[in-house]
Amino acid sequence: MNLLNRSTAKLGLRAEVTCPHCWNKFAPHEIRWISAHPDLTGDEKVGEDAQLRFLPSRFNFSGQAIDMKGVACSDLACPNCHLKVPRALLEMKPLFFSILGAPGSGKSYYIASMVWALRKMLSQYFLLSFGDADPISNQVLNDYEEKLFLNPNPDELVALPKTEKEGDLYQGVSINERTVWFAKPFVFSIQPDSDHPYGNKSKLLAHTICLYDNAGEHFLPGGVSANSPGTQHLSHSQALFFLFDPTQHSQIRQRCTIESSDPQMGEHGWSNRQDQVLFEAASRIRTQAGLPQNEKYKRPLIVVVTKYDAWKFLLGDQELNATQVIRQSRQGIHMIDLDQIKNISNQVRSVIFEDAPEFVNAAESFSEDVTYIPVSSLGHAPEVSETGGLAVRPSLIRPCWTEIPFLYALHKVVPKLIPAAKSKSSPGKQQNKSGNTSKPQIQKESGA
Ligand SMILES: Nc1nc2c(ncn2[C@@H]2O[C@H](COP(=O)(O)OP(=O)(O)O)[C@@H](O)[C@H]2O)c(=O)[nH]1
Ligand SMILES: [Mg+2]
Ligand SMILES: [Zn+2]
Repeated sequence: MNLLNRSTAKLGLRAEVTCPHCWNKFAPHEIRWISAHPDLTGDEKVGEDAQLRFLPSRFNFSGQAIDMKGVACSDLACPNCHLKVPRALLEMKPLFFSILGAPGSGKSYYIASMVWALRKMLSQYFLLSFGDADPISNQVLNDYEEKLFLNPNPDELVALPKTEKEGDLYQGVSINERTVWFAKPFVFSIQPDSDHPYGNKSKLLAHTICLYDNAGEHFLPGGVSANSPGTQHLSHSQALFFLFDPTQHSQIRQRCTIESSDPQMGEHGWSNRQDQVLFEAASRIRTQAGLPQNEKYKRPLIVVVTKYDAWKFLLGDQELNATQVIRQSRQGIHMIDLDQIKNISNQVRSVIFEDAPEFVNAAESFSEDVTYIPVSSLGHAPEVSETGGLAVRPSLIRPCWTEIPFLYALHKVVPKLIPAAKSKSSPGKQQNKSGNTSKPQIQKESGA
């Protein structure tokens, strides 16, 4: 009998694991190991250059499987798709967050900027340890972060590559003689530090977080086929982050052109029907999750309104600073201020509703829990490079509020990890459909 099978509980393994690639559920003893000896290559599903996947019969004292050439192995693979499964998923409860939006809405820059901010913010303010569950799986994202935030030539123009439908962020697997492309997750682990109020429940509250950055084309009608089930994560997600890019909406663009010199307001911008992208995603979620047409989605839909630097004058040129929505508690840990998030959400909703009511209607007819959060991953407009594409100088990047949607989502899903300040608003003052509640302005404060 397999060691994993014998001592699942003793090793602290979960009874059932969900593959973050193909969504197959399996017991830990069914997992394949990935051979370590360089001669053991060739796998029926992931290809002849990949290391062989196998069901082990021998283990060493540390519990590592020994491959057919006698080498101890460390990497694990899903019994169904044979793609690598980070070990943390066997030990900690998973949370899935999907990031979706039209091509060019800013998803790749947003993920890089958000994760970069979270690495600092979660430990410093929320006493949580947060890190890569598997640095190799997160390599693409780490490269993005290095390019933007640790670049040795910060004054030179750089650009993140376009997320291709079958590129770096997808992995092809041969299933029934055809290649199926699965979205690659970025996997993190998160757990309370010892000085967190729930530090003594660290193991219970430890989670893995899987984030997905899809090619925007996957959300355009017809973008998914049986060979490319790239958006299946949507129906498994505990929270959806829909990136709405105001610079892609012709009416909003017209209002902004006088005030903004962003090249995306002109010929360098994208123009996609973002309400249609949301409808398409909603319809896939309904089908995959078996949700009837007349029933609303109950999990949080966070409309992340990107490129705030380009349209902030529509919000009275207010500066966004994390300290406006994050306060320190008496216990030393910080809390998020849900009232303030609601206030800004109402303001942003009013701005979008004026020019893009079709988008607000699409969001609110799909989900019963919609929050609008403005962010800027760059803090300024990109430039047109010599090759005619858009690029940025790392030294000028000043992200704002990129961590707030994640903190808010995490609070909603696991409130014990991210505490919230007590709400002062009475139920009558909650956000209403018209977004015309009394809305105190967010204060202008200095950096967090
Ligand atoms: N003005 C502005 N432009 C941004 C910001 N974030 C991204 N962009 C631009 O938006 C374009 C598309 O971004 P990208 O992340 O590749 O979009 P994706 O296709 O959704 O992944 C890039 O050319 C960026 O320069 C931002 O915060 N402000
Ligand atoms: Mg992208
Ligand atoms: Zn799988």
